[in-house]
Amino acid sequence: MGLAEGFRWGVATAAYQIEGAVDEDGRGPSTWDTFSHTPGRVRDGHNGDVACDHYHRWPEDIALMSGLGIDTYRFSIAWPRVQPSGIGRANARGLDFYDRLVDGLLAAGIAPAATLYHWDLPQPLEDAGGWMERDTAYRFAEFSYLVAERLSDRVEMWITLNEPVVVMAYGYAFGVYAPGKTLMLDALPAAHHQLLGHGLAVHALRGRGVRSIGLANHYSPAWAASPGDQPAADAFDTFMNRLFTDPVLLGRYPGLMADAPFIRAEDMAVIATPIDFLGVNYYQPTRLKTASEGPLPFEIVDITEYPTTGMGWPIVPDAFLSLLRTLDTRYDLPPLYITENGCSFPDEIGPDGVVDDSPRIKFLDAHIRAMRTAIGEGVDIRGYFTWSLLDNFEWSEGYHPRFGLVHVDYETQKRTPKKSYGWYRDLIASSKPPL
Ligand code: IFM
Repeated sequence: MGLAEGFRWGVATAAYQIEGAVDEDGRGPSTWDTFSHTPGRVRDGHNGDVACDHYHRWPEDIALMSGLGIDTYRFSIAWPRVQPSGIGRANARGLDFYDRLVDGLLAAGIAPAATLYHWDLPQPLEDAGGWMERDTAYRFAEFSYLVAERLSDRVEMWITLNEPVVVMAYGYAFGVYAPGKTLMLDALPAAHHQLLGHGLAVHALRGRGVRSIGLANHYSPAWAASPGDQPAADAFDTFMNRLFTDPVLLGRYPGLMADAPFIRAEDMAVIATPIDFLGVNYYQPTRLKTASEGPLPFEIVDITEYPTTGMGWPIVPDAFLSLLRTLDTRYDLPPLYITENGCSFPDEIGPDGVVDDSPRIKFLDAHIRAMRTAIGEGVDIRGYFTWSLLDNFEWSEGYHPRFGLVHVDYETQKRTPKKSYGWYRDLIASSKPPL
């Protein structure tokens, strides 16, 4: 199936995972600095202090993107660079970095797509309650305005939040990501306040004339382990797939949040402010059974009949296709962008200097085919961004998983394009109309 004219091929990254330079140009601490420096939180004590040193090596990284021939680069803006304490005037030196990056991208013919929040909350805001507090939503809108004031003349595509479900669940409910809270179902205000922040940010961006705004949600098709476990799968579906999409696209919460005291009557209209696209991040399906104990109605069961990635995640391109179909039938969708899709494998540089990551090529090929099938069936998908350009800091797993099209030697910061880099470059080139 042919792709729509203007279909965008891209790669995605996030600030804390690649930038490093955590103390430079007035940047303040984020929740991930605090979390990763707390013993026992991140595997082998890894942290983002240096990461891929992208803060200094961005020209080299843009050259790598040019070599791929991508149309769009999805990156995130570190809130603690722009507002080191999470409030007040912008730190000009922090914004200068993104200014240079955006100009560099445009000079290379690559459209910048900016994510405003990819999990690095300024620590002072967390000290005041973080996303559990309503005020953080207003602070986020203020931050969004400050960034747009500087960049909206050159950045067309804006993503408010990345995977708010992960922030709520891993960060506030289960405590395996920053800020490490274990509030279980009491973490739900962190869902509402992120959504409110999203809606307020849409208004702030519109006020700066931005015309292409969305949010990037994480989706995982829910499989019942047996017919009797269907209610467990439905509950997971509500929690993982509907909680951050129904309010935005349907203007109502799924059952879970009915009558919650932290929701004000006027909030839903803000949250449901029309967006221009929906970002879809897909990695794997999840199998569920009825929980035998604990506050949640479901338990995750391993999926064992499929090959897995280095993270142990089952590789199921058909689940991606079924997700795209489900989204299309469930909602009156705006255009979709696949804002993340990719895999980690324990990639190594061979004696011949080549990183042979054939399993990644197979993964990407199968998932891109699934996407094209969905497009053929009429799902309006306008772009596909691979996660990720570079190997990077994979949160609580540190630098162990390697998700990049480009291998990074963290001792020397040497970048080595993997076999998948050449494959993706050729795929992009072959899907462009001849000049
Ligand atoms: O690395 C993450 C990214 O930050 C958010 N989406 C999933 C990726 C892989 O786990």
